[in-house]
Amino acid sequence: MSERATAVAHSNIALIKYWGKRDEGIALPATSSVSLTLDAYSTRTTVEWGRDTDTAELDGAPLAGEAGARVTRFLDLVRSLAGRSDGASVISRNTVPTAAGLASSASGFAALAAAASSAAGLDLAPRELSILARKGSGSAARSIFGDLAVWFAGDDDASSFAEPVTDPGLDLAMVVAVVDAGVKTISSRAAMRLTAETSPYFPAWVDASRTDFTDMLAAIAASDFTRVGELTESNAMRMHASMLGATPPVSYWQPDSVRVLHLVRDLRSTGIECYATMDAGPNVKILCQRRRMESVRDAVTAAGITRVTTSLPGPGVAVSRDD
Ligand code: 2P0
Repeated sequence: MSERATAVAHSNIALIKYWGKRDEGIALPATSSVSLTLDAYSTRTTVEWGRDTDTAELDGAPLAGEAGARVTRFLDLVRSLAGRSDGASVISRNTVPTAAGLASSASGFAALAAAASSAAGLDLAPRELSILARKGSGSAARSIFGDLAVWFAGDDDASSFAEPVTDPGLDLAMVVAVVDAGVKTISSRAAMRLTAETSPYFPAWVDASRTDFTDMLAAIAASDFTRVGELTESNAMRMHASMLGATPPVSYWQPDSVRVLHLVRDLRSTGIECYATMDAGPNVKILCQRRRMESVRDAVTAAGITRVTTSLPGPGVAVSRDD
């Protein structure tokens, strides 16, 4: 029997952000977060055990340096769970522009967690898979699940996991204005560390985000799209405000990012209800309801943004063993 499995995971965009760790050693976040998994961006990863050493490739190119070392450290976790010592080959394909603030590490480590554990003969429950994926990249904990997911910060390894949130009728969609798909100037991992260590606004961010998180869960339960949108936009702005307070300041914004933020505000004033969020990159993601998706996309395109993607909620991770 071959020890090979393939997993497909989709990226997610946080409506309430994860920004800062409480414990870097076991990847505990400073705050809980809420996300929407998207159908537009995914990673497909095949893992095969029984090799002498680990090898990894992404989109046809070998992963070297820190990126390769990060995969090996993750495979070490799987080896210790499965009680094995062999190497694995990892072959991964991304439909997400890698490292451009479009959550490629979320779909990447969710797919790797599912494929590597399944191929190793482990049969992890979704919660265990979420805990494992978290240790590869925090946001990957949420990509184990489809649609809306909540990641509880927790206070130890076993209590920091994601789970699905029931959406009783929000009918969400997202329009992604790709302002720049290039590799980001500073990794989110380094930027969140710098923010936590040097920004006087970091404690205020943590406080505000805890309240935003509770309010977001209430707004989702009430199917109150306006409140969900308002919280999404203000939480993202608060996260970016905390980064601007770092030494040196961290800013992912580009002129076109600001242009799209203004456009979103103008669209609201004309009755097209939508809200913006931004991550560790210049791209702007616009949350709306499905019936507004085309109008929002057309408005962003008309504003001269040439790469615009629309997305509906996507599925959780799917894995198959290649026996
Ligand atoms: C999020 N981001 O909640 C936030 C908002 C970016 C901005 O999760 O260090 O790649 O691997 O745990 O998950 C990006 O950070 O960081 C992220 P690590 P990750 O989606």
